[in-house]
Amino acid sequence: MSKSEGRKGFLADKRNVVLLSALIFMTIVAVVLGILLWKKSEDNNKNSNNPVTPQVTVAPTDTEASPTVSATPEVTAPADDTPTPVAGTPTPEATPTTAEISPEPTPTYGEVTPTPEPTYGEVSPTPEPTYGEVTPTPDPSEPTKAPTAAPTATPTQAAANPTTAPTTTPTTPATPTPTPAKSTGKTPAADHGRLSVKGTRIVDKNGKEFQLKGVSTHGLQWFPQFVCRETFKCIRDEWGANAVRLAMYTDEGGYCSGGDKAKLKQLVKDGVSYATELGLYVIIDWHILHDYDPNTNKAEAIAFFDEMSKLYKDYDNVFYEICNEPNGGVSWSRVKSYAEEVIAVIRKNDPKGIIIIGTPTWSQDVDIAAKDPVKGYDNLMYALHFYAGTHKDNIRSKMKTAIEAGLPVFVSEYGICDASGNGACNETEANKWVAFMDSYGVSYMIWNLANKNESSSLIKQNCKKLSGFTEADLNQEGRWLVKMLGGKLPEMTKEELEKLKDDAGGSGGGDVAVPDGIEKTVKNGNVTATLYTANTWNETASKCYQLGLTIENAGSSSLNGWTVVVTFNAPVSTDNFWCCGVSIKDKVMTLTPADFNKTIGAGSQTSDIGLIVQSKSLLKIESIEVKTK
Ligand code: IDC
Repeated sequence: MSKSEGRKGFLADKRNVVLLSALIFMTIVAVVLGILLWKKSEDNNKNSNNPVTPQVTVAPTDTEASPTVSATPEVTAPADDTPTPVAGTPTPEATPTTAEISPEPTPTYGEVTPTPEPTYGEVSPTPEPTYGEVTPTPDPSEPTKAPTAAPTATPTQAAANPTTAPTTTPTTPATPTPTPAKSTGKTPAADHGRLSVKGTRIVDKNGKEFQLKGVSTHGLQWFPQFVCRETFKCIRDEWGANAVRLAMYTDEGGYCSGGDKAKLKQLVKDGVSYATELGLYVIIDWHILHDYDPNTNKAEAIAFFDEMSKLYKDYDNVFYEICNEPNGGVSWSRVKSYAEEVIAVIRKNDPKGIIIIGTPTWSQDVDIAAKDPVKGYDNLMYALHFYAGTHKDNIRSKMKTAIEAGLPVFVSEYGICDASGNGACNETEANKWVAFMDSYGVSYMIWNLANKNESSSLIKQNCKKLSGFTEADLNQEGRWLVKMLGGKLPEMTKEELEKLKDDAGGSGGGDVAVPDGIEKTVKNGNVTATLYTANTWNETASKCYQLGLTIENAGSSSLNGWTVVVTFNAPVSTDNFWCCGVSIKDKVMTLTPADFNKTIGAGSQTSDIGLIVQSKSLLKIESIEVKTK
């Protein structure tokens, strides 16, 4: 039998054909299965090298992204209300990774937070909203502008030295300063970016008009504890502010008068750092006051702003305010020449940051500055300050004149009480001011973020919190501010509500009748001194008297030096005085001149001298004497 016959013979048998077909089919099936299994095992191998698998949702956290801030749980922790699935926990449905959705692996808090996005100024009743302020990647819209000079991670002065606070012990230690990251998400600075001055107004990165509405600290040497991330977050989220001003006093134990320079500078840096993280605008304020003429400490100012502008040249949110309130009769031309020198130094380092220039008479004379503004630079603004209890149409008309002459005005400080920072609040005038400023698009920063026993302190003296202030924790000015800014405070407890009813006016709220005997005039030859009462009010444990002093020289030659000695019926104290020096021993108070009012010309007088004295008793003046030396 031939081979082919044999094959034919084999195939002729039907059973053999069936068997062969089955064999061929099974072989094909086996081969296909083999290939599939091999492919699957290859895929698995690949995925096991990838931390983000299609079956696992990974929410990138700041901790992973930014190990430098991991020591600060507040900064690094994702918001409590953000359910962050743990890597490796499978979800019922495969969730695509961020990398798969977007070519740019930049998670925004909107993507990882299933709850609706809060906007700043809104307060969520439940856990705190996160704004994604510390992000692992730079803002994609401005990739090259990440701050270059990072303030170092140093604890704030409050944490390091809580005893420097005269009245308050911080309840929570201040957080160390993390390396500032660019803000993303819905924060004021993320929304509006770099601001600039156009005409008389501030415009944002899109050229839209923008107003800063914020809060000034008190003197950093006295209330360092409020330079605090937690407090700044609270004023942004609960009060509705978009900016903070760091008032670094130069006098009164401040930067140029025995204050700890390194600590004060660090507080400024911490403040800028917190504000930057939180997407707040921030003003670095060289707070001259009892040093009257900014030229007094010009060299220090130049060195300070040289350093600050080198540090913050790339920050979109930093403003430089170069002299809070020139006063004591200093002229605009002297202020202007100071400003030109300081601005030249800032502009060498920072070509764009907005600079605010103080004006004479406690930053009221914007109308005078408008006639002769600083030339040759962009982004300059001029300060106007008011206290609604004292300054009304007279100062509003100065502002109107200045703006209509083309001067960009910035209200970098205001209060709703009187100019001493105390006394009764005048909400009617304050509301007039707000409407007026809004009509001109003017920005405004309220005085002051502290719990001092005075009406202009937003926080009550007995409140030791650093955030979460309820109505019961705020003075009248604070409550007015939050309402005006459209903020929302946390609910009060029942006890707080009761207490608030008992304490309607807050600090400085209740006026008392001016007692007899507090006004007195005394003569010494041709010189007449009058001590009078401008205002009085009750504090919890003391009576407060705002006193004014005028000295008149009716003689034909000038008076060179004077001293007024007042003896009261009871011990007094003061921590607020202007245009004079004060020393007190028990019941005896000695007032001496400031440099500029030491000499009183023939036939002229000096006023503007004032102070607030406190006493446990109703005061009377037992005696008053004026010495002409
Ligand atoms: C006041 C403070 C007060 C302090 C006094 C002197 O409220 O606690 O004792 O300064 O340092 C300003 C100043 C601002 C004043 C404020 C109220 O810029 O420093 O603060 N004021 O007097 N200009 C007008 C009013």
